[in-house]
Amino acid sequence: MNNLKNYILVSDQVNDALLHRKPIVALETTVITHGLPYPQNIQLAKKIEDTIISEGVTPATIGVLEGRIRVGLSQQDVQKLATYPQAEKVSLRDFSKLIAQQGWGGTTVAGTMWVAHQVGIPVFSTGGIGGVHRSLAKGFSYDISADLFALSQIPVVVVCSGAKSILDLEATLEVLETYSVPVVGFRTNVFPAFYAKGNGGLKTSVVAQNAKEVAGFVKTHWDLGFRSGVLVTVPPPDESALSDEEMEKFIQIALAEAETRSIRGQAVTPFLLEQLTQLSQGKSLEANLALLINNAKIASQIALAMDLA
Ligand code: PSU
Ligand code: MN
Repeated sequence: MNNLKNYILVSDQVNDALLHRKPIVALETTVITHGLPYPQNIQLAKKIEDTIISEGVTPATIGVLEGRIRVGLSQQDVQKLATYPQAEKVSLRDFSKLIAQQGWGGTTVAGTMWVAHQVGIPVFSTGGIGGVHRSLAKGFSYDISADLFALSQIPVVVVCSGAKSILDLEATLEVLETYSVPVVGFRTNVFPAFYAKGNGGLKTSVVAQNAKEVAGFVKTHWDLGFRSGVLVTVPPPDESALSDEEMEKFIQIALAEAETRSIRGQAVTPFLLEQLTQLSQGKSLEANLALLINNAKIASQIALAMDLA
């Protein structure tokens, strides 16, 4: 890691797990700084870590604090980051700026994948990845998340519930195909729509019945020399999933509001998520929390299985 050591600070616990080759699951922090309201965000962060620990795996929450890339944030660190008023969203292009300016930020899926890979953590759990945004005007959307680019370049397993239905899911899957990123459905071939299970129109490229199958598949992909990430999609748990129709209604309202207020660039995703929480009177938030915990559990099982694969 030579020069990188000066920039990335790894906690003792995560260092110990790395040293002894114990399974680790990386976690992102944009979901804390920009994805969920306070204090649900920090309560959830704790629950996710507890879930991972109860599976016998070490959690590694990643973020940027005072210009330092940190792996293995403590609860106090998470609290500080969640309440820091100018916390930014850190994707691949943003690390150098934040380091130069001693800034604070939550790492996106792309940012977290990169850091995880630099320190040697191959499994990462999140809620939903970014993707191709629906075009507000008719036609092609140039708002395509760097998460997709990162998936094409960085060999990390990303466990999620697909991409939020605020996005153009069909276009998102097409870009993943172009980028040659395998999309593994966990016990289903339906590409999930985050809060909703998905209407079945969009399919994953492969199905795995359990964590061991995922681990075997990932090993083969990387043994063959491919250097992309692997996306593992887990449908949201039954109890909290919303219906596709209900969700679509709220999304249309949120998109129209974003257009009226000329929301652009990095602000688009956080704005839409916040609108949906309000419109669904917290139901989307409930679903979000439930699937984040479920995904952390499955990611832990994959991390355990990858050790043996
Ligand atoms: N999806 C969610 N919640 C989130 C995000 C996505 O359900 O908080 C965050 C993730 O960190 C993701 C980022 O990497 O938004 C994508 O942002 P953008 O579309 O600007 O790339
Ligand atoms: Mn964007």
